[in-house]
Amino acid sequence: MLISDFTFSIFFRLIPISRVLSTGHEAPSGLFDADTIFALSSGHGRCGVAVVRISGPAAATALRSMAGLTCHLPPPRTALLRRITDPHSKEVLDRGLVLWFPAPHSFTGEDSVEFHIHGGTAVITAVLQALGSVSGMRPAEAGEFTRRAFQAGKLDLTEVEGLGDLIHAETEAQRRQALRQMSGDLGRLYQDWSRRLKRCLAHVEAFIDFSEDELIEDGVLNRADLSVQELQAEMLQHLKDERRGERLRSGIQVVIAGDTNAGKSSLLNTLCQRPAAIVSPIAGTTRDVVETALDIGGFPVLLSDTAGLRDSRDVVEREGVRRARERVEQADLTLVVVDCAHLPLDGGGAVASLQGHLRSVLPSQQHPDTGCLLVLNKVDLLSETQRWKLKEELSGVYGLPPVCPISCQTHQGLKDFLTVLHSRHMICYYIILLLYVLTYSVLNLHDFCTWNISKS
Ligand SMILES: Nc1nc2c(ncn2[C@@H]2O[C@H](COP(=O)(O)OP(=O)(O)OP(=O)(O)O)[C@@H](O)[C@H]2O)c(=O)[nH]1
Ligand SMILES: [Mg+2]
Repeated sequence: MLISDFTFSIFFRLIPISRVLSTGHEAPSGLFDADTIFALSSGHGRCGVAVVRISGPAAATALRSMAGLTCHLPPPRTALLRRITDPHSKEVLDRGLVLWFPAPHSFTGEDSVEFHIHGGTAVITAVLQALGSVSGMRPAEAGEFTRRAFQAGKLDLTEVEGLGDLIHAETEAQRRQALRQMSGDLGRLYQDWSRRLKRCLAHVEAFIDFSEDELIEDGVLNRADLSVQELQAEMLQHLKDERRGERLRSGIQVVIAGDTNAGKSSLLNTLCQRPAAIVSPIAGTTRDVVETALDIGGFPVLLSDTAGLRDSRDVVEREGVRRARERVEQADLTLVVVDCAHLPLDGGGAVASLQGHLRSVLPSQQHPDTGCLLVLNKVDLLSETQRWKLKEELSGVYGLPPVCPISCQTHQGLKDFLTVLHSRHMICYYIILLLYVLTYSVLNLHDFCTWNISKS
């Protein structure tokens, strides 16, 4: 039986992964740099305690000369309170903790030292200058400690990426994902694939080399092919994750769109609780895309307010409308804002009007049931009778996305709308699909069509 082309192609394409991911947790020889590097690791700005890290062969020398340790080095990984002095003038620069991490039991796998000093600018500058005067030492380049850790086999590339994500994590969910990746979950999965592929490769090579001598048992080739097909299925499944990780890293794109004056900018300001966008009764106020980052239920959300969609002769406004449409095309979730005071409530026809709004906002290929919420703004302008009429007309209607009536002015209905957006589970797993499904079920569950208007 012939092994399929695909089988062979992933076979050979993925073999180098094993090299990238191999973490024997031993330093491969010849990879260590001769330079000793140092840097402020705790970030810039005044703070109580700052951490200065040193890594490389001269780390012990720097520790001895700056912490007044003439003979013995401190016990490994034990904090010692010392006077930190200039190695040449012997002037005391600060009093702080020193820690000694002998190779290979350090972050970089090299001899490393940490100075925990006071976080004032002058103290930090003095200590860094003193370190720079020790021979063989130089300031670290950006990411150099991590590069050394990678070269020493302390971290694989997925862990390095996880570490970067952890440092930049702004929300709870980002922190959790980064920590999982940093603890090697992804690396372990890829290593498992790599091991299985190598085993298959070995079997195929053995078959090619020795099959004519009949030293190879029957069915080796078939089993290798089956294993590779299984791996192919696993990899395709892994890649088909709706860009979950990427969304968690960069944020879910939520776009506010609709007619001019519907209250889109008011909604953005209400959600981010600051006047991020200009609000005015003049139609066509917003021209550019106004973005703000939000943390919704621990998940990062990038909320964008856009120009009102209408035909215009004004070139600037036309460009704003083009950008708005582009954003809606890229959105994970579109909040279609409609001024409900302008809906034809008395003679019926509200549903048809809302469908018209959806058609004018959403890309033609997008089904209005998915990735979209209808926000009926300005309910404060409706009379009690009009609200009931609207409710009657919308109840039991199919083919519309979930409907959230709110008022950005009085905040009526806002709590329920936020509950829908805050529902953690909506955003965490299969974000968009679940967003719709759960939104819809929440709406049904609480008979959201009653909208709680009377309660609020
Ligand atoms: N009564 C009432 N007025 C509102 C509400 N929300 C917004 N408005 C008013 O509606 C007008 C338009 O609001 P915006 O938020 O600027 O509307 P927009 O959709 O961003 O408008 P463009 O940027 O021109 O497309 C302003 O005068 C707001 O004060 C609301 O819930 N109730
Ligand atoms: Mg606006």
